[in-house]
Amino acid sequence: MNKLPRYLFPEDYMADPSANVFNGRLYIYPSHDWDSGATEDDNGGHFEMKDYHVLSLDDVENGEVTDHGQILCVDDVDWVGRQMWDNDVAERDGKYYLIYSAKDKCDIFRLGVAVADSPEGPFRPQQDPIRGSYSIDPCAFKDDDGEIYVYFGGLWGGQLQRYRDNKALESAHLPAGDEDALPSRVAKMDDSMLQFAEEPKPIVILDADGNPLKAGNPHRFFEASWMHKYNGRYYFSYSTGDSHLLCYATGDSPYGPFTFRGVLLDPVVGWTTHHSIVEYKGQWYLFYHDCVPSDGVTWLRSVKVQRLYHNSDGTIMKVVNE
Ligand code: FUB
Repeated sequence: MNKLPRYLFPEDYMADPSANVFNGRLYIYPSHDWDSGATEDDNGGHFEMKDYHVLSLDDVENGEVTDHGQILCVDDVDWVGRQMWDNDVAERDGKYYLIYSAKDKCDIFRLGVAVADSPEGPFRPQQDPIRGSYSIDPCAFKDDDGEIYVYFGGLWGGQLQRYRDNKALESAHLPAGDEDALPSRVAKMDDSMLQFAEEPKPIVILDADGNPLKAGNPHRFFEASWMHKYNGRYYFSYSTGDSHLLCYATGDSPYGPFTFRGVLLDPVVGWTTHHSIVEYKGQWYLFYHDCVPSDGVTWLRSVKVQRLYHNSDGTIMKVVNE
């Protein structure tokens, strides 16, 4: 019997776990960390990941985890130059769409799509990135009506500060202090699941007074968007990056606006914190990572899971990481 939280796959370093339930089984799509020897910098130069694996299990608390092996690598995709960062998978009409962030050959982050007939792959990559895509950390959320929304964006090395109104700026602007925080983005996918159906829209997070969170607020969005739905309410959760928290905000529409509700997880060992939230066999879980097994090496992260509980007032209990 394991005690939670539990390291799910101590055999290898993996991070940014996107958990999804497909065909009654729990699948995890992580980033695949390794020691590339790259120098650590504020743009994430040390996250030089070159491929993706998929993990699965049928008992989150005690079950054995299967590594189904490599499902996509940098050399498989013509447009990708380097750094395969966070990804997620959505199912539509029996096909599985891996949506991932990677740098193109000009070192600009784009989102790509690869398609499979099974959640375990093999995934066949599209020749080009999604038109109009930029930045990192896609979360593919399927709503109850079958529509699929992709949330994305990340500051600093994630390049979100280079864009305004979906256009590249001549020079990047990172808001500070009392300026409005940079928002995550969301776009509905079209019927082909290969392109956005619309221009990405900002995900605005409001404080309790209805004002957008400011750039100097330690609870503002930084990266690692995730969406889940509970009791008909939309829960947008995210990492605050340089303040190292996982936070969440709630709203009545997949587009928001969302109202800040609290901290989900205090800082973990390692600079980054990144997660997913999913219900499996009647229990909600937080999947996340930390760097305890690598003795704090920030680019060698390990995937963990802990139970998550919603309160009757719609808030979430802070997750215990010990
Ligand atoms: O794994 C590389 C980057 O680190 C992710 O894209 C971020 O969310 C952070 O976890």
